[in-house]
Amino acid sequence: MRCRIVGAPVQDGAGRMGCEMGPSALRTAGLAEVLSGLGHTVEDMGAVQAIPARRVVHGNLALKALPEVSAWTSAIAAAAYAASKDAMPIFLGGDHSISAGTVSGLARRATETGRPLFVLWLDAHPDFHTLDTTASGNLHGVPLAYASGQPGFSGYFPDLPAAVDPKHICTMGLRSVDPAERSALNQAGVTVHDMRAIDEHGIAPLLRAFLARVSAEGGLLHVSLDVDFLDPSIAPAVGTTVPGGATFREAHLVMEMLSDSGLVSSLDLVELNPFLDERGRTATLMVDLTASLMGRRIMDRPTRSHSGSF
Ligand code: HAR
Ligand code: MN
Ligand code: MN
Ligand code: MN
Repeated sequence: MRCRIVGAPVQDGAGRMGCEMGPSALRTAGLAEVLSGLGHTVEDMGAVQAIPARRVVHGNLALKALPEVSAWTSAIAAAAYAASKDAMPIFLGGDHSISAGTVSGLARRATETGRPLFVLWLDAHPDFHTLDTTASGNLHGVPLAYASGQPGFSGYFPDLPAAVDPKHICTMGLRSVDPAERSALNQAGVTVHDMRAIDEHGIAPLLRAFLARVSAEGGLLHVSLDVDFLDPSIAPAVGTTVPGGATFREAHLVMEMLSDSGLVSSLDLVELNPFLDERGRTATLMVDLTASLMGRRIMDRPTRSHSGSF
């Protein structure tokens, strides 16, 4: 596989500073070396450059850094579109607002290739607020709503060249959903596997069903991995920890199954705040999860799936 690493050092969308250092920490944890060790070709594209923000005024006075995040979204969308030509881009956040750019740029690319784009959103939060519904005003809470064409972004965020069909989105790991997000997710038809569903059914059958849909439609699959998908006990380096997240093995199993599927065409690693880390352990875990997604295995072959007898 040809991988392109794209740094997106954005922190304006989060409630606190530090995510700007995310790309450096992921590089320091050895991302490029791990990928080449697995036999992939790696091109490091460096960092997306912010473009100057233009003044925008919105009726929701809680919104923070709207001009800056909007400007980043344009720049990141252009970079995502370019980096996804004949390669698998891996975007290093930065807070999750970068996905407004990555997903919209990838949707534009998918339209050109004639294949539908699917999104697997691994997160404690759905990030499905619009500019009108967010109460915190932190714009890392809106990217999935923007990229799937929810109303109210026009004139404030870049015009969407192509929206992701909400029915092609699967969220996993949710455990902090605001009321406005809950009704918007239901209305739009997004698949939601919250932590309760994962507890009750196990994560594997839920993911398997979604991958079968992606495969049946010949889709491209973007994976957006927020650090807070993981339980804070194993991934402390995030500003918005929520107890009760995915375990170490659940997270690796997701990545291993994604690897076996051969469907993943792009990846976001977001919300890492190295200022909150403990001796790089969260950055290292994010790199190890990426390794599982990109083919690292316990044995030198996919583990056999259970078909009645072992
Ligand atoms: N829903 C809450 C809000 O809008 C929390 C959003 C937090 N988002 C992230 N990324 N940390 O998932 O403020
Ligand atoms: Mn998120
Ligand atoms: Mn989150
Ligand atoms: Mn479809």
